[in-house]
Amino acid sequence: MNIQNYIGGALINPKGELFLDNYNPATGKVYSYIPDSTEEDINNAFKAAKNAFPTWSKTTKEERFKVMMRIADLIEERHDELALAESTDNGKPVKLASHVDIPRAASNIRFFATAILHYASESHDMDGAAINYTLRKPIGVVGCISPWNLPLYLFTWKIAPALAAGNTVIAKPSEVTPMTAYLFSKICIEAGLPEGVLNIVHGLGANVGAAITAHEGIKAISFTGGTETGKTIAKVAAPMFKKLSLELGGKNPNIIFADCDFEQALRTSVMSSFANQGQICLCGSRIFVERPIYEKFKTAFVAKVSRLKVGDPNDPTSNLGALVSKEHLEKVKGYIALAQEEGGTILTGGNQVYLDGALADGNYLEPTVIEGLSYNCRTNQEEIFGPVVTIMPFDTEEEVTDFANSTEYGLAATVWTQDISKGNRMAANLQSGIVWVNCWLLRDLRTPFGGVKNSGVGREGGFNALNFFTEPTNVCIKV
Ligand code: TXE
Repeated sequence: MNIQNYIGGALINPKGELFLDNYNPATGKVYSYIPDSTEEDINNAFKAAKNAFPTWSKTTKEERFKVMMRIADLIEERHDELALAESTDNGKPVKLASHVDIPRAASNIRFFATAILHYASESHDMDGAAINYTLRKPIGVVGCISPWNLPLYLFTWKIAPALAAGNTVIAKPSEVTPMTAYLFSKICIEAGLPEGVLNIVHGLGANVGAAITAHEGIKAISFTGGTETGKTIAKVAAPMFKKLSLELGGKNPNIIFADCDFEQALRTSVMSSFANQGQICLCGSRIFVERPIYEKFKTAFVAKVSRLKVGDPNDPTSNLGALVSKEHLEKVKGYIALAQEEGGTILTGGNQVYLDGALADGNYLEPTVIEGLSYNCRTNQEEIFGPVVTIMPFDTEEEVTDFANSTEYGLAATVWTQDISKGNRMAANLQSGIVWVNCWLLRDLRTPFGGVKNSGVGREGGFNALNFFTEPTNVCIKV
């Protein structure tokens, strides 16, 4: 089956008629083909988006709301098909895609469809002498580039505020997981989204992503992906004065104080370590446990992790499915080897898993827990982005704050304590865009989402995203 680009309202092949292999990570086999698009395809998408902009930007908010709500309804109607497609493309358990990815994609669209109806701008009164008000205008044609770990979830998280604000969009899903974006383009056609308003161009980052970044007509880029790619995009886009929102990597601390609710911290830490095979930028990959409960927590955690089932993503009893690609599996295995070279001891896991039959070539890896490493070794500083966590003891609040803040990243942190003052102090001292106290991945879509340091620039979520996708003009009227 050939995936197609969605340009000017139609599903079309790339100009060069070239396609790339698309793998099912659970079987290791090619199961579809993805357009190997080029700059020429981006130029065509740009023309379509530019033509659509004058009408779409003047379309009433009510009309934009209606078409977006139809898209959200269709995502829900196709829930089972999309969940299966996401799992087949990404390797994640169907159960996870059913409960998290696909419902969240519909919520993203609905959230921003309704948010635009409530979006207001400021006014500044100069004691009766004049009045200023802020006009918020859509930017024009904007670019959205998304990754493979939460494919439709992150794709919709970007395009929904861009469209709601009246922009037209050129979007590029990851070449590793293109399928649900393709199914989404069919949904947009069925929902009656006017042609050219959203254009989805598939292909490699170095071709399609780079062409979006370098296109002088595309005035804003919203990107989620690796920190190195973020740097490349910033280098190209900054001299062109493009607006940039960069959501990059993380190396998140999961800090467990002795006064925590032990069972809750334990249960949630298993999830925050290994959900989606550990391939979520918010996963807690460095577990710090206060010394008085270190041995108890470690023993209970390792016992739970060793009972997790790595298996067929279609099997509802599987806790972990396949890693997204062979290359990524090798990268993660490389970090397990590095951890051992650095003096780490594997408490559980560490091995590739070989399943039977059709799944024999799939990318499976045991959930892995490593002890005995210093907080500043490479394993504890670099993003692994797989089912691998380290566990370390600490003695004081100050010490664990230093450990937690020692990386170049600052995306998310989790703190477990029943002392709410301590929770507040930690939140104030952690260098992190998001701090969860006694929970993980609890998301209110209105809140600012993003990281500090090398985890990114800017914030997504709620009105932050609508502010990003609009340009303010101050209008001053003398009274
Ligand atoms: O991401 P890339 P990759 C981290 C994780 C992972 C590493 C690399 O550590 O191991 O990044 O993953 C597009 N110009 N995260 O290589 O390449 C690309 O096609 C413009 C964390 O898969 O950053 C895809 O659509 N675009 C992350 C998107 O960028 C380019 C989730 C992300 O791919 C481009 C994924 C270029 N030059 C990986 N090169 C998170 N924060 O959630 C690539 N792309």
